[in-house]
Amino acid sequence: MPPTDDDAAETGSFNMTKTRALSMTAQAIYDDIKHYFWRTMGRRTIHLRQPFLFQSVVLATRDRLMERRNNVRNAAQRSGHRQTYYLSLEYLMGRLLRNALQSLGIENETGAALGHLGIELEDIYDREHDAGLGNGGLGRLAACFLDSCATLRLPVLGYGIRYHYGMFRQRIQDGYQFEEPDDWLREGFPWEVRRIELTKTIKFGGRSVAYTDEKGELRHNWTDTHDVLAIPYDILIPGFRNDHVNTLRLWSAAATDEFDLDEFNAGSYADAVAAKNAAENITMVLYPNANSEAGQELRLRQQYFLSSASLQDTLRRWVSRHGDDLSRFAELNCFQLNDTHPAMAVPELMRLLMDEHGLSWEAAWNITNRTMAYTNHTLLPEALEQWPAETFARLLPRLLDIIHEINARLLAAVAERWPGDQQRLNRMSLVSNDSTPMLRMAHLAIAGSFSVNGVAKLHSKLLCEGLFRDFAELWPEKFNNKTNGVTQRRWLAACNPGLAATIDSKISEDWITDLDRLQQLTAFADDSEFQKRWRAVKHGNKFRLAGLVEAKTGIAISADAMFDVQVKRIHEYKRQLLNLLHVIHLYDRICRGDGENLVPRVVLIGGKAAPGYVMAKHIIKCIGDVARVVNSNPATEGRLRLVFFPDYNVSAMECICPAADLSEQISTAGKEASGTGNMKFMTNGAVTIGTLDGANVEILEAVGEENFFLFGLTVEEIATLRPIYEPSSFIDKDEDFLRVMTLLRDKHFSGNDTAALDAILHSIQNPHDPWMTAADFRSFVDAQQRAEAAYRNVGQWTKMSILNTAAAGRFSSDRTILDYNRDIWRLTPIDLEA
Ligand code: 26W
Repeated sequence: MPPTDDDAAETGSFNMTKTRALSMTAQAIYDDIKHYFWRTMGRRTIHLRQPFLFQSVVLATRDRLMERRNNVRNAAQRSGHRQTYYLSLEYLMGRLLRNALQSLGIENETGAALGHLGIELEDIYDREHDAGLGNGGLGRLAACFLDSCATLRLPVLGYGIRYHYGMFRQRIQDGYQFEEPDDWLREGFPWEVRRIELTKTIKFGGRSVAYTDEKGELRHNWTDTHDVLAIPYDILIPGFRNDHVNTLRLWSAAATDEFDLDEFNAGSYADAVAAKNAAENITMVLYPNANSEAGQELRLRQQYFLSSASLQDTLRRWVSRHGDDLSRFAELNCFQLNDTHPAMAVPELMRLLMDEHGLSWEAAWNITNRTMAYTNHTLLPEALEQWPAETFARLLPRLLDIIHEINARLLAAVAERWPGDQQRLNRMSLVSNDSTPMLRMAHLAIAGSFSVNGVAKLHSKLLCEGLFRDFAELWPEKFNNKTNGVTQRRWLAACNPGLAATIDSKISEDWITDLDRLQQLTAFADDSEFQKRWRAVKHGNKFRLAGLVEAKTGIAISADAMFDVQVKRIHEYKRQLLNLLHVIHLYDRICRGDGENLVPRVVLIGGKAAPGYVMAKHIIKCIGDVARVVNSNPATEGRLRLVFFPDYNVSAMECICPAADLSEQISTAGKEASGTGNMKFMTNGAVTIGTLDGANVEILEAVGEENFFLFGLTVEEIATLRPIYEPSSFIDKDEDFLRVMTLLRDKHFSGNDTAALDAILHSIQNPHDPWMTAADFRSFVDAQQRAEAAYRNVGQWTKMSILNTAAAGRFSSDRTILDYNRDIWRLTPIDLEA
C-alpha cells in the first residue's frame, strides 16, 4: 500500500480490522446519545431550547457516517480510480439531520431512542439551524449534486468555503427588508470535523520574480507575500442506504503566527496579534449577490483562497500516493468549476505545476486543460465576472503573469484561424480593451477547460449562439448541455412524506433512487380513489403551510384556496412584478364586482433581495403595500390573499413546495438559465405557469401542453420586439391593464412613502425595460384564467397534478449527475465489496 492521506511520518496506527461497525438499533443509538450528552457535554437535564440534545444526536449519527466514510476512502484508495473535485463558492445545504438519518435508514430507531426520553424526533429536527452557505439556485444545485454523487457512489469531493456568516436573515419591517447576520456557528456546528493537519498556506500580494534554474530554464518565484492559512473542515455526505459517504471540505481562513515584527518590537504585542484579524476576514461572510457581480476585493480573495487551498490539497494527496510523477494526474483527476467563481483554479494549477512541481508550460497546460471543466449558470451580462487587471497585479501578481501568457497563446491560435480579424481578437481576449483593463473570468474558464456546459437545453444553445459564440466556433467540441436536476430524497421523500406514501401505495419505492419510475403513476391519473388520496395529501400540506404563514406573518389563509406560489431570489428578470400586476388585476375585478366566479386564491411570494439591489427592495416594499390594501378590503375575504413570506430559505421551501398548486416560473424568455425551484414544485404535483425559458422548456416537453400553462413571448419574439418596444402600446389598448396602472398611478396602494411604487411604475412604462414586463401582461392574465378554469374542475386539476409528478423523473439530480459522469467525469462507482 502506498502511503495515505494523513500519515506524512507514520508512527503507528490502530488496527481497525477487528472493529465491529456501530450498531444501528434504537438501544445502541440511545446509549450513544446518552454518552455524548452525559460524558462528552457533561449535561444532565434536557432543555429543548438548549442545543445539547440535538448535538448529541448529531454526534451519534456522525459516528455512523464517519465509519462509512473511512471505508469508502479506503476502497477508493485501493481502486486507484479517477476522482472529481467540485469547486464551488456556495453550498446551500439546509438542515442535515433528517437527511442523514433517512440515508442511514435509522430514522425510526432514532425516533424510538428519543421516545425513551419522551421527546419527538421532529422537535430535534427543528432545533437545527440551516447551513445557508449560498445565495440561491447555484448553491442549492451544488448541495443536490453532492447528494446524488454519494447515492451513485461516485468519488466526488466537494470543496467550498466555511463562511462564518452565511446568507443573511431577512426581516420585514413596515414592508421594508432588513438584513440580519446569519450567525449559524454560534452554538457550534457538530457535523464538522476540523482537519488541522491538512492546513494549507495561501499567498497574497508580494511580487513575481523571474530567475534561471540550474538547468538554465526560466522559472518564477512569488515572494514577499502576505500569507494566510486555510484550515479545512469536513462534512460527511451520505448516499441513500448504500453505505457510501463522501466529503464536503470547507476552508476557513486563519492568520499565520508570524507576527508583525515592527509592532512586536515596538512593544505592542497585543496590537500585533490583533492585526492578524485581517487574515480571518477572508472567510467571514458570504457575498449575498446572486446574478450580479459587486467586484469587491475581498470576494476576489475568497475565490483565490478556495481555488488555491483545494488544488494544493489535491496535489498533496497525489504526491503522498504517487510521488512526484504527475504523468497520470490528468487521467485520474477532474475539477468541475461551479460558474467562474473558482476560475482562478486555471492559472493556479498552472502555477503550482510549474513553480512548485517544476513542470514546463506545455506539460502544465496539458494537465490543466485535461482536468478543468466549467459550468456556466447565467447569461445576464451583469453577473459575468470581470476583475480589474490592476487588482490582480497587486493581489496575485504571479497569476496575472500566467493569465497574460494563456491569453497570448489563445490570441495566437485565433489569429491563425481567422487571420486579420482584429474584432474577433478583441472580443475573445481574456483582457478587455477598456481604459481600466478587465480580466474576463468566463473566457479564462473556457480557455482552460476541456468542457463547457450550460444548465438547460435552451441555455446551452443560447451560450453557443450568443455569449460564447466565438469560443464555440473555435472549440465546438468543448460545448455541451447538462440540464439541472434536484434530489428527490430531500425534495419529495423527506419534505412530502404524505405524497411519498401515496405514491408507494401504487408503485414500488424504487423511485427514491430511480425517479423515472414515477412515470408509472400515469396509469392512476384518472383513478378517482387515488385522486382523492392525492388531494387529501395536498390539502394537509397546505394546512401545514397555512400554519407557518400565520405564525410568520399573522395573515390567516385558507387551505381551500388555490396556492399560487413564487419563491426565489427577488430579481427584475424573474418578474415578481408581473405576478404583482396580476394580483392587482384580480383585486380590481373583485372591487368592480367581477369577482363572483373567481377561484379563491392565495398568492404567496417570497425571496431575498441583494442588500444593494435598490429595485429589488422596491419590489418587496410594493408587494407589501399591495398586500396590505388587498388583505384588508372586506370584498376580498374568501377570494384573494397576497402574502410576502419572510426569510425564504431551504427549510421554508421544504414546507412550501409540497403545498403549492400553481408554480410561477415567469422570467423574461432567455434570462433564467434553468431554474430548479420549477422542478421541486413539479415533483410535488404543482402545475407550472411559465414562459419558454430555462428548464421550463423541458418541463413543458415532459408534461405536455395540456398540463402546463404556457404564456409569453419567446426568445426570438423578445429580440424582434426589443428595438421597437413601447410599453404604452400594450397598456393603453388593454382595458384590464389600464385599470391596474390607474390604481398604481392614483397611489391606491401607496402609504406615505411612494418611492417604491414610483420606481415600479417607471420601470413598467420604460421603453428600455430590459425585462419587457408589459409585453407579457395580457398573455399572463389569459394563462392565469386558463389555470383558474382548470382548477375549478377538481378531477381535471388532480389529474394534471399527478401527471406533473409522474413526468418529473428527468429532473432528478441523479440523472444530471449521470450525464456529467458519462460525458465529463467518467468516474467508476466505488465498490465497497471489491
Ligand atoms: C456574486 C456574484 C454571483 C453571480 C452569479 C453570485 C452567484 C451567481 C450565480 C451564477 C447565480 C445563480 O444562482 N444562478 C442560477 O443557477 C441555477 C443553477 O444552475 C439556475 O437554475 C438559475 O437559473 C440561475 O439563475
